[in-house]
Amino acid sequence: MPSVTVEAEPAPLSVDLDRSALVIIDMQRDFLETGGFGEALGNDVSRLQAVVAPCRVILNSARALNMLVIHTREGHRPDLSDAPALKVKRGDPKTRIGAVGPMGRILVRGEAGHDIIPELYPINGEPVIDKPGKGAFYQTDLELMLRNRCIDTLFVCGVTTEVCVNTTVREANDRGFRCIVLSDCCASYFPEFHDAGLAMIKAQGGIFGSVAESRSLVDTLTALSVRSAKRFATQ
Ligand code: C5J
Repeated sequence: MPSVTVEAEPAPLSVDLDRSALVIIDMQRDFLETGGFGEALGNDVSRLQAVVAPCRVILNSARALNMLVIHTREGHRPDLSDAPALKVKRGDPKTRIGAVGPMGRILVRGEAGHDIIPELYPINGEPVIDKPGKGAFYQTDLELMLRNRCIDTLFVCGVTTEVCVNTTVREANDRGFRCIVLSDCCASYFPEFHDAGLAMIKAQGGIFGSVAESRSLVDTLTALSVRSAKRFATQ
């Protein structure tokens, strides 16, 4: 695949698509669906649901080009042995991690609520990173997978902008991976935190990474898949 220019802030970037991956953070039923952990905490989940459609579009574009797609899920072992006590004991006991909710035990691996929403469900060959923390690099093999595939650029989508997306982008930046956060494919329960989360990433010349809207990237990827399909058809 050729290099393409991505219209990002603070500046356009030249990106080698062969060394890029789409990383979709924590698009889990517990965060997005009615009856999940997010809603139990009093949040308006419709804000997160609003980015499912744009995430699906970029996911389909990446799949059409055979770009590496990685999904993450935040959650813990059923015995909670990988969850710090501080995290488990936080908040109302009825809505704590491990408590029983309408979609099973909250943020526990193997429970319905922990899984990825059907609209963005991983297909064969797309790694799923189960992470015990907010950042996708913390106590996971994500870095190893990216280095083994010579990936240097991550297009980042998911929820929530200021928590797991921001933490992952900061971890990636410290490890030398360039992140381009797709602003319309990320969401927060708090619009002001979403805006601040993106502003912090792209400030000071892109101190943690870059921010772009998905539309022009989708157009670029679509044009490339059409071109490669035509080339294939004429061979
Ligand atoms: C949170 C996340 N907000 N995926 N997790 O607890 O952002």
